[in-house]
Amino acid sequence: MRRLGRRARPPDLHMPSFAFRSFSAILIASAIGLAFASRCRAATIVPDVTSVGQTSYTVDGITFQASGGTFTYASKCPGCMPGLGISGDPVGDEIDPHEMMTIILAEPRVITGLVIGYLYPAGTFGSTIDAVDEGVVIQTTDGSTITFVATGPTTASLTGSGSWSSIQAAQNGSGGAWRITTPFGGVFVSSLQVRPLINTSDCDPAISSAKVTTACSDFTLNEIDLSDVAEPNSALLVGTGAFALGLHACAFVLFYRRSRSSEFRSQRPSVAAAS
Ligand SMILES: [Ca+2]
Ligand SMILES: [Ca+2]
Repeated sequence: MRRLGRRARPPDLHMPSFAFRSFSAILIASAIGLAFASRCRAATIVPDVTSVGQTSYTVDGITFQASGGTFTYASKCPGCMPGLGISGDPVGDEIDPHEMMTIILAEPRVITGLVIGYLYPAGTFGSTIDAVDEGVVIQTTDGSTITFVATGPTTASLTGSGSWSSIQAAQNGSGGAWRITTPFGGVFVSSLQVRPLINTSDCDPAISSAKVTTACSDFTLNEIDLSDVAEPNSALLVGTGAFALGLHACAFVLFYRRSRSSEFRSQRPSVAAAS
């Protein structure tokens, strides 16, 4: 009995379907394009003297707005880190309780750092001795809030997310500068308000603006650091791109294996088994 060998199939040279290839290509292009579009340059914004006298000031896509006065640029002691204040009394080059700064970002970004200056604990700094531990309240438009208070030359308390470090000691002749790192974690922020902590009712401008004195919190904003990612869906986009690339790679491997297998079978002589 003669058994015929399996008939070699012609090489399968069909690529994955056109629809599949088109879908995969579009997915890859879209994901990569959108992912690249979402990348921005990491930025450290340091306000400068061009802000002086203005109530709105824009640098590198970040707009600073002053309430209760116009911007001032404070450099209050030799070697002290300069910063952005607001002109109203009692401290003309710092942000007082009846003043506030609003920061608006052109694109939502993660705030990776903020530097606050001239924030001292009670009993320090020369002729205008602070009677309270000065503090700052920073609030995003979605309501996330942190409160940072200087409690000593290099000690402080932070309520809310993030961490802090001392840059310049909060003592006489030094800048009282503090860095707050990732104050809102990885949350994307489109705008935030920066205002002094109301330590006592005497410092509350809504109750007694006439009594707001240097015995209240006041400070400057020295720096703001932003992430290099502008859109909250960036991780998703990158993931989509990786998935699309993986899908395409799998399709290619399958096609390659099928083609090679077909070629091998077509080249192998038919086996005729003797009965
Ligand atoms: Ca002021
Ligand atoms: Ca101060």
